[in-house]
Amino acid sequence: MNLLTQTKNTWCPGCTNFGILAAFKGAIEDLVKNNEIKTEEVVVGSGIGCHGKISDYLNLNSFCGLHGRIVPVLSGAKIANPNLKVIAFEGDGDAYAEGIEHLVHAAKRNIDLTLIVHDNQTFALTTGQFTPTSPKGFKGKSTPEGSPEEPFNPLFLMLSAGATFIARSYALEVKKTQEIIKEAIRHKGFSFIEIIQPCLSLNDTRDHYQKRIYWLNESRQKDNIDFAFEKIREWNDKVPLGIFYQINKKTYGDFN
Ligand SMILES: Cc1ncc(C[n+]2csc(CCOP(=O)(O)OP(=O)(O)O)c2C)c(N)n1
Ligand code: SF4
Repeated sequence: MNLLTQTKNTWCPGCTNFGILAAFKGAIEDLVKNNEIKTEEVVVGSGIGCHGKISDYLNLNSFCGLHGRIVPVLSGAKIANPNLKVIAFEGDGDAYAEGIEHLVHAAKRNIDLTLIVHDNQTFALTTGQFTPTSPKGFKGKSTPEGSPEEPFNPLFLMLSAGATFIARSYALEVKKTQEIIKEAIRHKGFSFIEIIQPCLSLNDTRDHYQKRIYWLNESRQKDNIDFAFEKIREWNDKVPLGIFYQINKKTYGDFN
Protein backbone atom coordinates (compact mmCIF):
# COMPACT_ATOMS: atom_id res chain seq x y z
CA MET A 1 0.00 0.00 0.00
CA ASN A 2 1.63 3.25 -1.11
CA LEU A 3 -0.43 6.16 0.15
CA LEU A 4 1.75 8.86 -1.39
CA THR A 5 1.44 10.04 -4.98
CA GLN A 6 4.36 10.97 -7.25
CA THR A 7 3.18 14.61 -7.33
CA LYS A 8 5.99 17.08 -6.65
CA ASN A 9 5.58 18.49 -3.14
CA THR A 10 5.66 22.30 -3.18
CA TRP A 11 5.35 22.99 0.56
CA CYS A 12 8.28 25.06 1.89
CA PRO A 13 11.19 22.94 3.15
CA GLY A 14 10.42 21.89 6.73
CA CYS A 15 6.78 23.00 6.56
CA THR A 16 4.89 21.51 9.51
CA ASN A 17 2.22 20.29 7.06
CA PHE A 18 4.66 17.40 6.43
CA GLY A 19 3.97 16.33 10.04
CA ILE A 20 0.22 16.27 9.39
CA LEU A 21 0.72 14.33 6.16
CA ALA A 22 2.90 11.75 7.95
CA ALA A 23 0.42 11.44 10.84
CA PHE A 24 -2.54 11.00 8.51
CA LYS A 25 -0.73 8.48 6.31
CA GLY A 26 0.27 6.50 9.43
CA ALA A 27 -3.31 6.58 10.74
CA ILE A 28 -4.78 5.23 7.49
CA GLU A 29 -2.08 2.53 7.28
CA ASP A 30 -2.81 1.39 10.85
CA LEU A 31 -6.58 1.32 10.33
CA VAL A 32 -6.26 -0.59 7.05
CA LYS A 33 -3.81 -3.09 8.56
CA ASN A 34 -6.25 -3.64 11.41
CA ASN A 35 -9.14 -4.22 8.97
CA GLU A 36 -11.03 -1.24 10.40
CA ILE A 37 -11.31 0.56 7.06
CA LYS A 38 -10.66 -0.14 3.36
CA THR A 39 -8.65 2.36 1.33
CA GLU A 40 -11.21 2.26 -1.50
CA GLU A 41 -13.88 3.48 0.93
CA VAL A 42 -11.87 6.50 2.08
CA VAL A 43 -12.60 9.87 0.47
CA VAL A 44 -10.45 12.86 1.38
CA GLY A 45 -11.13 16.42 0.38
CA SER A 46 -9.49 19.75 1.03
CA GLY A 47 -10.06 23.44 0.61
CA ILE A 48 -7.79 26.02 -0.98
CA GLY A 49 -4.50 26.97 0.63
CA CYS A 50 -1.16 25.38 1.49
CA HIS A 51 -3.03 22.71 3.49
CA GLY A 52 -5.24 21.99 0.46
CA LYS A 53 -2.33 20.46 -1.45
CA ILE A 54 -2.57 17.43 0.84
CA SER A 55 -5.22 15.99 -1.53
CA ASP A 56 -2.61 15.95 -4.31
CA TYR A 57 -0.10 14.10 -2.17
CA LEU A 58 -2.40 11.31 -0.96
CA ASN A 59 -2.98 8.27 -3.12
CA LEU A 60 -6.64 8.01 -2.05
CA ASN A 61 -9.96 9.08 -3.59
CA SER A 62 -9.62 12.82 -3.29
CA PHE A 63 -11.20 16.11 -4.21
CA CYS A 64 -9.99 19.68 -3.87
CA GLY A 65 -13.02 21.95 -3.42
CA LEU A 66 -13.69 25.65 -3.37
CA HIS A 67 -12.27 27.76 -0.55
CA GLY A 68 -14.16 26.93 2.65
CA ARG A 69 -16.64 24.56 1.00
CA ILE A 70 -15.24 21.07 1.44
CA VAL A 71 -17.51 20.16 4.39
CA PRO A 72 -20.77 20.40 2.38
CA VAL A 73 -19.16 18.62 -0.58
CA LEU A 74 -18.08 15.67 1.57
CA SER A 75 -21.38 15.74 3.47
CA GLY A 76 -23.04 15.14 0.11
CA ALA A 77 -20.69 12.23 -0.63
CA LYS A 78 -21.49 10.68 2.75
CA ILE A 79 -25.24 11.05 2.29
CA ALA A 80 -25.05 9.52 -1.21
CA ASN A 81 -22.94 6.58 -0.02
CA PRO A 82 -23.04 5.99 3.76
CA ASN A 83 -20.32 3.31 3.46
CA LEU A 84 -17.69 5.94 2.74
CA LYS A 85 -15.25 7.29 5.34
CA VAL A 86 -15.13 10.99 4.54
CA ILE A 87 -12.28 13.14 5.80
CA ALA A 88 -11.96 16.88 5.19
CA PHE A 89 -8.82 19.03 5.51
CA GLU A 90 -9.11 22.78 5.87
CA GLY A 91 -6.93 25.74 6.79
CA ASP A 92 -7.96 28.18 9.51
CA GLY A 93 -8.84 30.78 6.88
CA ASP A 94 -10.70 28.17 4.89
CA ALA A 95 -12.60 26.71 7.87
CA TYR A 96 -13.14 29.69 10.16
CA ALA A 97 -13.45 32.61 7.71
CA GLU A 98 -14.90 31.51 4.34
CA GLY A 99 -16.52 28.29 5.58
CA ILE A 100 -17.47 28.84 9.21
CA GLU A 101 -21.22 28.35 8.66
CA HIS A 102 -20.67 24.86 7.23
CA LEU A 103 -18.80 23.74 10.35
CA VAL A 104 -21.61 24.87 12.63
CA HIS A 105 -24.25 22.93 10.69
CA ALA A 106 -22.09 19.81 10.26
CA ALA A 107 -21.53 19.76 14.03
CA LYS A 108 -25.21 20.42 14.77
CA ARG A 109 -26.45 17.60 12.55
CA ASN A 110 -23.66 15.24 13.71
CA ILE A 111 -22.87 14.05 10.21
CA ASP A 112 -20.38 11.17 10.21
CA LEU A 113 -17.42 13.13 8.86
CA THR A 114 -13.93 13.93 10.16
CA LEU A 115 -12.61 17.47 9.84
CA ILE A 116 -8.90 18.20 10.30
CA VAL A 117 -7.98 21.89 10.46
CA HIS A 118 -4.36 22.98 9.84
CA ASP A 119 -4.37 26.11 12.00
CA ASN A 120 -1.35 28.29 11.25
CA GLN A 121 -3.23 31.45 12.30
CA THR A 122 -2.74 33.06 8.91
CA PHE A 123 -3.83 32.83 5.27
CA ALA A 124 -0.51 31.30 4.25
CA LEU A 125 -0.90 30.60 0.52
CA THR A 126 -1.83 34.25 -0.10
CA THR A 127 1.24 35.27 1.95
CA GLY A 128 0.09 36.19 5.41
CA GLN A 129 -3.21 37.97 5.98
CA PHE A 130 -4.90 37.65 9.41
CA THR A 131 -7.58 34.99 10.01
CA PRO A 132 -10.16 34.53 12.78
CA THR A 133 -7.57 32.72 14.95
CA SER A 134 -4.70 35.22 14.49
CA PRO A 135 -3.86 36.87 17.81
CA LYS A 136 -4.80 40.49 18.45
CA GLY A 137 -1.99 42.68 17.11
CA PHE A 138 -1.05 40.19 14.36
CA LYS A 139 0.95 42.03 11.69
CA GLY A 140 0.45 40.78 8.16
CA LYS A 141 -0.27 41.90 4.61
CA SER A 142 -3.80 43.13 5.42
CA THR A 143 -3.02 44.39 8.93
CA PRO A 144 0.39 46.13 8.74
CA GLU A 145 -0.32 47.97 11.99
CA GLY A 146 -1.63 44.91 13.78
CA SER A 147 -5.04 43.27 13.78
CA PRO A 148 -7.43 45.06 16.17
CA GLU A 149 -9.61 41.92 16.53
CA GLU A 150 -9.59 39.36 19.32
CA PRO A 151 -9.21 35.79 17.98
CA PHE A 152 -12.03 33.35 18.53
CA ASN A 153 -11.83 29.85 19.96
CA PRO A 154 -12.95 27.26 17.37
CA LEU A 155 -13.15 24.39 19.86
CA PHE A 156 -15.52 26.41 22.03
CA LEU A 157 -17.71 27.06 19.00
CA MET A 158 -17.69 23.38 17.96
CA LEU A 159 -18.63 22.22 21.46
CA SER A 160 -21.47 24.75 21.58
CA ALA A 161 -22.67 23.67 18.10
CA GLY A 162 -22.96 20.01 19.13
CA ALA A 163 -19.80 18.32 17.81
CA THR A 164 -19.50 14.84 19.34
CA PHE A 165 -15.68 14.54 19.10
CA ILE A 166 -13.37 17.49 19.72
CA ALA A 167 -9.57 17.35 19.82
CA ARG A 168 -6.52 19.53 19.42
CA SER A 169 -3.02 18.43 18.41
CA TYR A 170 0.32 19.90 17.37
CA ALA A 171 1.72 19.23 13.89
CA LEU A 172 5.21 18.42 15.18
CA GLU A 173 3.87 15.73 17.54
CA VAL A 174 3.42 13.24 14.71
CA LYS A 175 2.77 10.03 16.69
CA LYS A 176 0.21 11.63 19.02
CA THR A 177 -1.49 13.30 16.06
CA GLN A 178 -1.62 9.94 14.30
CA GLU A 179 -3.40 8.37 17.31
CA ILE A 180 -5.90 11.22 17.55
CA ILE A 181 -6.67 10.98 13.82
CA LYS A 182 -7.31 7.24 14.23
CA GLU A 183 -9.76 7.88 17.08
CA ALA A 184 -11.51 10.60 15.07
CA ILE A 185 -11.93 8.31 12.05
CA ARG A 186 -13.26 5.50 14.30
CA HIS A 187 -15.75 7.91 15.88
CA LYS A 188 -19.28 7.68 14.47
CA GLY A 189 -20.45 11.27 14.07
CA PHE A 190 -18.85 14.64 13.46
CA SER A 191 -15.23 14.56 14.62
CA PHE A 192 -13.27 17.79 14.75
CA ILE A 193 -9.48 18.02 15.13
CA GLU A 194 -7.72 21.35 15.29
CA ILE A 195 -3.98 20.96 14.62
CA ILE A 196 -1.72 23.82 15.61
CA GLN A 197 0.49 24.10 12.51
CA PRO A 198 3.19 26.78 12.74
CA CYS A 199 3.91 28.29 9.31
CA LEU A 200 7.71 28.48 9.26
CA SER A 201 7.78 31.08 6.48
CA LEU A 202 5.10 33.54 7.61
CA ASN A 203 4.11 32.85 11.21
CA ASP A 204 6.66 30.76 13.06
CA THR A 205 4.96 30.14 16.41
CA ARG A 206 7.01 27.08 17.41
CA ASP A 207 8.73 28.78 20.38
CA HIS A 208 5.43 30.10 21.69
CA TYR A 209 3.64 26.73 21.59
CA GLN A 210 6.52 24.48 22.55
CA LYS A 211 6.70 26.34 25.89
CA ARG A 212 2.97 26.03 26.53
CA ILE A 213 1.55 22.79 25.18
CA TYR A 214 0.74 19.83 27.43
CA TRP A 215 -1.35 16.66 26.98
CA LEU A 216 -4.62 15.92 28.72
CA ASN A 217 -4.88 12.62 30.56
CA GLU A 218 -6.09 10.25 27.84
CA SER A 219 -7.39 7.53 30.17
CA ARG A 220 -10.14 9.73 31.71
CA GLN A 221 -13.84 9.60 30.73
CA LYS A 222 -14.31 12.02 27.83
CA ASP A 223 -18.05 12.75 28.09
CA ASN A 224 -17.85 15.51 30.73
CA ILE A 225 -18.97 18.70 28.97
CA ASP A 226 -18.10 20.99 31.91
CA PHE A 227 -14.53 19.67 31.98
CA ALA A 228 -14.35 20.06 28.19
CA PHE A 229 -15.49 23.70 28.34
CA GLU A 230 -13.04 24.45 31.15
CA LYS A 231 -10.07 22.93 29.28
CA ILE A 232 -11.07 24.43 25.92
CA ARG A 233 -11.06 27.89 27.50
CA GLU A 234 -7.48 27.41 28.73
CA TRP A 235 -5.37 29.02 26.03
CA ASN A 236 -2.89 31.76 26.95
CA ASP A 237 -0.31 30.52 29.44
CA LYS A 238 -0.96 26.83 28.88
CA VAL A 239 -2.34 25.11 25.79
CA PRO A 240 -3.91 21.69 26.37
CA LEU A 241 -3.78 19.05 23.64
CA GLY A 242 -5.63 15.77 23.22
CA ILE A 243 -9.26 14.69 23.05
CA PHE A 244 -11.40 17.15 25.02
CA TYR A 245 -14.79 15.61 24.44
CA GLN A 246 -16.40 12.53 22.94
CA ILE A 247 -19.96 11.21 23.18
CA ASN A 248 -22.14 8.76 21.26
CA LYS A 249 -25.16 10.26 19.57
CA LYS A 250 -27.30 9.44 16.54
CA THR A 251 -25.68 10.65 13.35
CA TYR A 252 -27.31 12.42 10.42
CA GLY A 253 -29.08 9.80 8.34
CA ASP A 254 -29.15 7.33 11.24
CA PHE A 255 -32.91 7.50 11.73
CA ASN A 256 -33.63 4.08 13.24
C1 LIG B 1 -13.70 32.43 -2.20
C2 LIG B 1 -12.22 32.65 -2.23
N1 LIG B 1 -11.70 33.70 -1.56
C3 LIG B 1 -10.37 33.91 -1.56
C4 LIG B 1 -9.54 33.07 -2.24
C5 LIG B 1 -8.05 33.34 -2.26
N2 LIG B 1 -7.33 32.42 -1.39
C6 LIG B 1 -6.73 31.30 -1.88
S1 LIG B 1 -5.86 30.47 -0.72
C7 LIG B 1 -6.28 31.60 0.45
C8 LIG B 1 -5.73 31.48 1.84
C9 LIG B 1 -5.85 30.14 2.45
O1 LIG B 1 -5.58 30.23 3.83
P1 LIG B 1 -5.90 29.04 4.80
O2 LIG B 1 -7.24 28.49 4.52
O3 LIG B 1 -5.66 29.47 6.20
O4 LIG B 1 -4.88 27.93 4.35
P2 LIG B 1 -3.27 27.91 4.42
O5 LIG B 1 -2.79 28.49 3.11
O6 LIG B 1 -2.85 28.73 5.59
O7 LIG B 1 -2.95 26.47 4.57
C10 LIG B 1 -7.10 32.60 -0.05
C11 LIG B 1 -7.63 33.74 0.71
C12 LIG B 1 -10.11 31.99 -2.93
N3 LIG B 1 -9.36 31.09 -3.59
N4 LIG B 1 -11.45 31.81 -2.92
S1 SF4 C 1 3.84 29.18 3.48
FE1 SF4 C 1 3.81 28.24 5.53
S2 SF4 C 1 2.12 26.74 5.51
FE2 SF4 C 1 2.60 27.29 3.36
S3 SF4 C 1 4.05 25.70 2.68
FE3 SF4 C 1 5.25 27.43 3.43
S4 SF4 C 1 5.68 26.98 5.61
FE4 SF4 C 1 3.99 25.66 4.94
